[in-house]
Amino acid sequence: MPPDSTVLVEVDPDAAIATITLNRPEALNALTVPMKVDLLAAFRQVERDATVRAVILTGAGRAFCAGQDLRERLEPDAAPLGVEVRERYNPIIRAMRGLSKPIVGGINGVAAGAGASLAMACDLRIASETATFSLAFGRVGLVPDSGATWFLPRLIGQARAAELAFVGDPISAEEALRIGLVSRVVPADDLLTDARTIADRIAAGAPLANALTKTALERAATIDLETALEGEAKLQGIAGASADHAEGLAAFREKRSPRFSGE
Ligand code: T3D
Repeated sequence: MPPDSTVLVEVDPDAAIATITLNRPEALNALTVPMKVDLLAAFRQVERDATVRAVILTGAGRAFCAGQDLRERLEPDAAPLGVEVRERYNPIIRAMRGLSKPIVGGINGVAAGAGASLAMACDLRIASETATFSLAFGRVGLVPDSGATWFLPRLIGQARAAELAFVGDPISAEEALRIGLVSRVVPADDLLTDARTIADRIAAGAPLANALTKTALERAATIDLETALEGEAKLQGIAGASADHAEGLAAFREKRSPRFSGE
């Protein structure tokens, strides 16, 4: 992928980690149509790549993502908003939530509008001290989209979600940590290293178990306890029959680190 692409994908096969970087720093990584196409292609690429076991999503420059490119929206041939959301944004969010590999959001700066939604669609988020989160949709007369109305109440509760959605003031990384929107805040210079450390830990785990865990956490948001218990039993039946589980047991017995194959 050329270095001037709107989305960069770097795969480190030795570490089993792919880093996807939103790459329009001059516009704070605001999302254009070609960039959305590239981002969807990036998630499909890392899903297909069997060497990848964990993914980092971050932004180039000082921003994570300023959401929809508003200049593009002013162009006369811009697609109607409902079409744009249905055909461009929603497939990206589905690809992220359906990705069998956990995504670590490395939130390096402002995450606004659909950029905040992208952050929320990651499996976990680690933020730079300089990051801010803003549901900027309301300021341009729009409804939170790209999953924001679904993710936000689940992550931070209905009351805080409503304040963010209706009032829309940006919140700092510290506040995001306090309300549970991110799991860690680190100095800006450490962000990628720390995101990488978390991704390394995930990539060292059993890929099948990680994929099934992602499925279970995803389903848990919408089901009752009884259904969750039965669902866990089914998924555990699959994980328990895997070569990786056998390897985990052997490693325990032999007092060594497991070497998971993904089988
Ligand atoms: O298809 C659809 O439209 C439906 C989907 C909608 C989903 C959405 O995402 S709606 C929300 C869209 N996003 C926003 O409303 C955020 C707009 N940006 C801002 O409010 C501010 O830029 C920030 C708070 C994010 C950052 O402020 P600041 O002061 O740090 O930077 P800046 O000077 O405003 O921006 C730097 C450059 O990035 C500037 O370009 P210039 O003047 O130097 O050439 C600015 O225009 C550009 N930029 C920032 N955000 C966007 C953008 N360009 C296009 N679109 C943007 N969203």
